[in-house]
Amino acid sequence: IVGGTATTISSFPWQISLQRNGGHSCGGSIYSARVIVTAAHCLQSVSASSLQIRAGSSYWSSGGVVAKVSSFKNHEGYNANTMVNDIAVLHLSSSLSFSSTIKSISLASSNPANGAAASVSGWGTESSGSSSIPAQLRYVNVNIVSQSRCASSSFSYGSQIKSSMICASASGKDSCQGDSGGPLVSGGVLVGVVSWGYGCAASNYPGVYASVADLRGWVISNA
Ligand code: 4AZ
Repeated sequence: IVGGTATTISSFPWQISLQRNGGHSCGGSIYSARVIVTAAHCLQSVSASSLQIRAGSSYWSSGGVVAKVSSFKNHEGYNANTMVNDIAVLHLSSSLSFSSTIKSISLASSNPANGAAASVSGWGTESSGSSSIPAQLRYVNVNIVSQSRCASSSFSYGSQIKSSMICASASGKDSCQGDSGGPLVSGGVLVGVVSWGYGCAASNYPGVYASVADLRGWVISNA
């Protein structure tokens, strides 16, 4: 998270750290006691046995609870070149017990309006290309940039923005490497999954998210 603020998991109780061989690799969101939503690009060339999640902690490396991943499924239409349909579900080996620090979040059924307030959270880098990640969860407030506006000449992505994507930006504020798979929340529902961008917080290049409204049918069918 670039330009953000440290926070505690009680404020983002749907956030998890996805860990590969014990190290933080990506974010994710709790959909149900046994199912996590994350990004397909977080799961390329990995086996489920190398994965675990940590829920209920502000710190990616300690506290809360750890659950093993029994299996995962990437969206069949995910394309690593175009980044369309960058969404996946993880199935946990054990059920999460919900509490003040562990809660599920509902999936958006429509994309928020252009300009809507949103927040994105994670343990990703605090600047593009940084070699270290923060120990404590951070978040930033951003504004939704509609799919059509993100593809327009107001910004620099053009036709790279597809219907399965939504954008969000604010000056000097963005998601970044290590936030991938994590939650973009607006109006109390999950509206996006951190997916890609040109750098982080670069002028005219909003953060790009998988559109949960566009992909919710797939998540429900594969949960
Ligand atoms: C990444 O490298 C990444 N600014 C994630 C999010 C964004 C850019 C890059 C969005 O995982």
